[in-house]
Amino acid sequence: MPDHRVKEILKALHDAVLFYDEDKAVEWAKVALEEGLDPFTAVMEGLSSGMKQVGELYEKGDYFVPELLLCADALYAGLGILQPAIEASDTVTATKGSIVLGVVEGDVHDIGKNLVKTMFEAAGWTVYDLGKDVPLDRFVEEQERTGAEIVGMSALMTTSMCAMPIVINKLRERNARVRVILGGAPINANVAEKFGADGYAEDAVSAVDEAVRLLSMPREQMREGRHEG
Ligand code: B1M
Repeated sequence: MPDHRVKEILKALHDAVLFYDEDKAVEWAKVALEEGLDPFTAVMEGLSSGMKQVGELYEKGDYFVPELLLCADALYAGLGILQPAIEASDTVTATKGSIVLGVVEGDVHDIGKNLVKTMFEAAGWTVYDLGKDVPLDRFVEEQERTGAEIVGMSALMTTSMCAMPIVINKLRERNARVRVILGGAPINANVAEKFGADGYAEDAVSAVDEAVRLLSMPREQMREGRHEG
């Protein structure tokens, strides 16, 4: 596909989210697939990039919560078309495991978490999705129920991210072997380490890479004080 057409489709997806137009998001998501644009690129550089600009408008006071909700609806409408194509794509990793995933209590921002889920599923992982605003003990219960090797937590607010170290401590008390990955806008590698997590990922693709890295890491290489056993 010529470069200018790729840019045109990505801009149309971006604008559909920015101007909260669900119909356009669906229409252009279909165009993207019909014309052979990589669905993940369409999500990240189209829909998700639109949401990034929405965040900037919100910060400037040009958009308010009702607009954010409508923009999220448009993003999800486009994602509904593109996501199955990502799942069917050939991105299965050699190392596959299982992950309990959720947005921590007090936080309803689930777009990023759902993109992370999509990438894990596309990579052939089993995902136990707890959803958003997840009570802290649910992460521990679900890990115990499923025996998942990894627990992934997402937070988008500086307030809600404070729940993460609490969950990590609870997990460690019950199961020293479980590995924890954190992500979300207010998290970075330093914060993740400070909270006692094993891994951090900036985006949905690197979340899978990080999980694979943790699974293939011998236990003795895990940071001291974590994962012994
Ligand atoms: Co609100 N919100 N929001 N919001 N919202 C933010 C997060 C905020 C930064 C906006 C701002 O003020 N600048 C701010 C938080 C400020 C802070 O804590 N410092 C904020 C606020 C304050 C609020 C409310 C309190 C507003 C109010 O009611 N007055 C309220 C809170 C409700 C609550 O949670 N209790 C609220 C509500 C909402 C909506 C419901 C309207 C809507 C969410 C809809 C939904 O998710 N279904 C919403 C939205 C859309 C946003 C912004 C604009 C966009 C978030 C988003 O979806 N980004 C956001 C501003 C911003 O982020 N700039 C904002 C796109 C998404 C793809 O990116 O989630 O970062 P992200 O995910 C990325 C990576 O972070 C990473 O991968 C993803 C994809 O690459 N990642 C992981 C995420 N999780 C990961 C997990 C991993 C690994 C990677 O491993 C486990």
